[in-house]
Amino acid sequence: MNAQRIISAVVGIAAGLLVAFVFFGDFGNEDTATSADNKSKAEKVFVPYGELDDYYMLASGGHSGQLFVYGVPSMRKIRTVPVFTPDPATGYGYDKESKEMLGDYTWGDFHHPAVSETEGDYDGEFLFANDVGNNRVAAVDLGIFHTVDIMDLPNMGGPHAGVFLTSNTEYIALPTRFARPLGGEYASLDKYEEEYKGVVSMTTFDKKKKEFDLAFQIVLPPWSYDLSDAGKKDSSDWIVMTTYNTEFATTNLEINASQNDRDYIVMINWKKLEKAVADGKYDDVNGAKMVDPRDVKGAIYAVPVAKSPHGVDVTPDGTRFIASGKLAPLMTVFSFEKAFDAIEKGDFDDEKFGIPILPYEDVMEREVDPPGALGPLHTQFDDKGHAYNTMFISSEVVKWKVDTGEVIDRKPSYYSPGHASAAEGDTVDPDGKWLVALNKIAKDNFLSVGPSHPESMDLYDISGEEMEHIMAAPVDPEPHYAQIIHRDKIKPKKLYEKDEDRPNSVWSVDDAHIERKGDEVHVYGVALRSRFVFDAKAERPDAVTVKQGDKVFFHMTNIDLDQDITHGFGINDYNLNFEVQPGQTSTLEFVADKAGTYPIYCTNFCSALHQEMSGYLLVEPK
Ligand code: K7E
Ligand code: CUA
Repeated sequence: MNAQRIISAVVGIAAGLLVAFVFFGDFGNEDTATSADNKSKAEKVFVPYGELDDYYMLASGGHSGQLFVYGVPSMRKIRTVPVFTPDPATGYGYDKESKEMLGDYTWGDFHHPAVSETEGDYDGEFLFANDVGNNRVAAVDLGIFHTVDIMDLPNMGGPHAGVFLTSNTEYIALPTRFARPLGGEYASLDKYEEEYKGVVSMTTFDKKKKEFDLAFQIVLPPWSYDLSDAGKKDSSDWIVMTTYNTEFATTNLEINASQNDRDYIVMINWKKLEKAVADGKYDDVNGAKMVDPRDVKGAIYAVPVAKSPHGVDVTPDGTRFIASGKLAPLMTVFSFEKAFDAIEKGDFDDEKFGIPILPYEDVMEREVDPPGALGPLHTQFDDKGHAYNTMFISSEVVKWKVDTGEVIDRKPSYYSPGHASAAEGDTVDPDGKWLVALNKIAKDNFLSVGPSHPESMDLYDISGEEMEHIMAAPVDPEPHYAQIIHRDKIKPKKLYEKDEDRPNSVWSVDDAHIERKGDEVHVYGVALRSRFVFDAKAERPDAVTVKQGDKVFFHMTNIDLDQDITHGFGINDYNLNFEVQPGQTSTLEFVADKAGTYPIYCTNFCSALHQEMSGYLLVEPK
């Protein structure tokens, strides 16, 4: 395609978007839905008082860096769980532990949540998250809905294409989006092909210690890796990743990275690489074990695919992977079995950058091209062999049969969906009940809040032959992806268990005390309804006096072992606030550099005498 054709394609896409707005703009209002329809829809999502939603939807918060928890089908927002960004509402990023976890970062760009899996099914124990903005991976403990570990990843350039998990959470994998010299070293863009690299981080997570480890990294050509998935069942040793910019464009990617009619899906055998690393076949690169899959026989292949694909999703039975065209208006179904046959026969077209290219015709099973459907981005699945594709440009969800490519139903979305998420949709055993389209544009769906509208999520009932659009719900920017997991699989704790051996913890009012070590002041305090006790023996147990310049540690334990009795802890004028949940011990560490008198108060409403839950920090001038 020459530049002119590309420009006209881009103009065409923009025009398509406009047409989609005008065309679909009238759907879902009272002209098209009768009040009986509306009543039946309302009944499907109404959760009577005292009952609970069937599913948790765990949605990425995009560049808010947070995790959004919704209930499905009510679409009520339940919680924001801070992951990559400080959050005063929960004290995350203020208490010592979470502050150290975040380091100097004040934002993250979280795209793809993934719940830990056992045999290809969500086990509901942990959720993993990628940070495209600052090259990190995080783990949220779904027992306490709290971020428990964050690891910085060396050698990366924005791990957009993760996280995805292998079937037993052996690896949490994160491929890079932007090619970059290893370690982010300086290298002229003229040296792009030689010096810039793509990298996949293969991380492991110890569920007991709640800690990540970087097992190894895979070095790749400087293509952009967009999305990826792990195989399932017979294909579970493999990972597949879409690529764009195989043109090696270094400027104006909109045009220059869309020149080739075909990009590639890269197939990697992670088992072979794991073994190679165990055998010592790696280089140490900035603390990472870097393996080149081209040096390991049978570890890497590529299959051509229609230009600039976006999503790639493995079917629940693990037999196929489906690429969504983005710029090509079609979904391509590839067969793992056919790929394995081609590999066995040694039937390679060509080599690119030392990677054997499998012939498209030999691996491709079919192209699915619903007339007028434009901009396919992502695929989800149900329990009856159907795939559901979001169409960004024609603003719809298309339901089709994976086995035959037959299109079963199409329903508009409001508007421009990115990902969709189906109930248990990434597992070997999807539920086929609900689908939520995560839209990029809300237009006039909600009360206006000015020039920038909220993003929007559409809920569809997918239990019947035809999809039924039920409702739209607003959401903060920006849920790229979400997973919907049955509530029975998540076992939230009611309390932090009492543990007398926990460092810095104090479990009775009488034991609260203060220790001074040089210019460090350690307060071992308790919070309970409705007071703070810092020093049981002091005349005023709820006041602490320090000297200007002292380093102060408030080690606070909440000894109210009743669920939901959370105490906050704010210090006037010191820009500090954190919390202790029932049974939790947290530490606040700061330098008392301002002399004066500073009220301390509980920031989380906890009892009728919550206003009385206060004290003083007194800082004597030097
Ligand atoms: Cu928004 Cu998964 Cu980052 Cu597609 S990605 S839309
Ligand atoms: Cu403790 Cu309010």
